[in-house]
Amino acid sequence: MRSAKISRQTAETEISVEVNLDGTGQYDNQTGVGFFDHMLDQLARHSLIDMTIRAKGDYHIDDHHTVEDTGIALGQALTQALGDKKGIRRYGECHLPMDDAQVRCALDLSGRPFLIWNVELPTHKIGTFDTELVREFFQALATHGGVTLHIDQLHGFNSHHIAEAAFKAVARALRLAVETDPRKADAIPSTKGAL
Ligand SMILES: [Mn+2]
Repeated sequence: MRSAKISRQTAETEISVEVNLDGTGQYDNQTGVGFFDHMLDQLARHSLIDMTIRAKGDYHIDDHHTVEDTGIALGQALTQALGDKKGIRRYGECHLPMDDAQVRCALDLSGRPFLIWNVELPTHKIGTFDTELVREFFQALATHGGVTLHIDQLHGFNSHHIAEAAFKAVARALRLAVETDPRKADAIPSTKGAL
């Protein structure tokens, strides 16, 4: 089983993340930020990566540190669980529709962090959640997971739907990328011999 456990503590947040890349999409995510939990649950469910996340943060300021640091810890867990990346498909993509919204994700588990974020959430808030934190999460995940992560919104006018479509698109793309390619299960998928 390709799994990892990360604990991360700073003056601002205390986070623990457990993942199993070869899971069935079971999740138990409690970050103290309701909408964010809902998104993390989607990420686990649709990537089939088992995910247990606990976070406590400085909510009296806002949710920024908690969301960003959860992205950092999840990225670190992904990097650790992938190990030398032997046998993975490496690339993944998905066009994900959700009612009015359609979001496309293309990603490469390259070890080269890069985020393309072509998404406009039309409201500043979803409930009490600051919509700008969606980008912050994916930036942290890309940086610490070593992911070349392209996320493009093709349609959508409802912020909840657009954000959720983004998480599901990334989840589906991740599912493909972390899966073992049975035609090349013993090799690292790069002509360089390393990722
Ligand atoms: Mn929803």
